[in-house]
Amino acid sequence: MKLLGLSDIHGNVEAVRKLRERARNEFDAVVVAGDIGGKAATEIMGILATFACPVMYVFGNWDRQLPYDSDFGSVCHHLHLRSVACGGWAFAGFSGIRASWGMNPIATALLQEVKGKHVAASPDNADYLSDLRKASEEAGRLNRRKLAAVVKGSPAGPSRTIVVTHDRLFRIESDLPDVPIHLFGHRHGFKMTTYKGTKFVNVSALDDFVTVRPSNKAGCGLDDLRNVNAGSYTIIEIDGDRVDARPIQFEPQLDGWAVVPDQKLSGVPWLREGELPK
Ligand SMILES: [Mn+2]
Repeated sequence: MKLLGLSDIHGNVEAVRKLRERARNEFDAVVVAGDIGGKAATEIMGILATFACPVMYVFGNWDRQLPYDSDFGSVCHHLHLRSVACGGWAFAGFSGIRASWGMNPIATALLQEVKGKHVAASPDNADYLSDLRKASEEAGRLNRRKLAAVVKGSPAGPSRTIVVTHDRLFRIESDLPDVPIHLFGHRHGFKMTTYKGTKFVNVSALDDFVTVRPSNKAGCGLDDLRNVNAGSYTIIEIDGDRVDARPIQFEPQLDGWAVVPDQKLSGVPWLREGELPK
């Protein structure tokens, strides 16, 4: 089983195009662990759907405006509280995170209840804010409990289920025992850890960049700087009990440009293909 894992795309269509150009059709599934990026989601999912395999996804905090029944085509499967079979395995997860539930139905109902109770309260009323926080935590517990039931009832069984959420789940040995792999993003930067038999793989982040300057020019100004996509994605190979995950970073062509160390300036223009320093 070979998976292409990515997350934290943040609406960066260019990065997805680049990924599609360089990746071959060698995967059994593409897994998107959230933060597809609101308005660009349809375009992004359209590009990912051209891989010759199913696309499994959950929503993150950047996807707060996306309806849970969005239709991105028949090869794209929203894993929210359901399990989807693939190659003898199953994928299951939930969408939304505690900091931003978006259109998560459980959270929406709980948060509406709080708003109904505090209808006359000012937005910074302490009791109101405290109730909102409690409702959001409760939404987390309920989504997690429902996911546990979905995984338990999945035809593939927990030991053949890959759990996908946007933020990392903790202590999953308590209610998601036997799940061998948990894929997530949100906390930018690849990481794989093993805890109580589960591999935790942070597959993020596709949308990341470096700032570059002309390599041969002394005294560069702001106008000289460009940004280049330097995000990464993860290839995950599963063979029996062995799980192998390796991050792959975009290696931008930097003819005439040098990376500015420890400086990332958002708002600087993107480096165009073949562009040379002035
Ligand atoms: Mn996020």
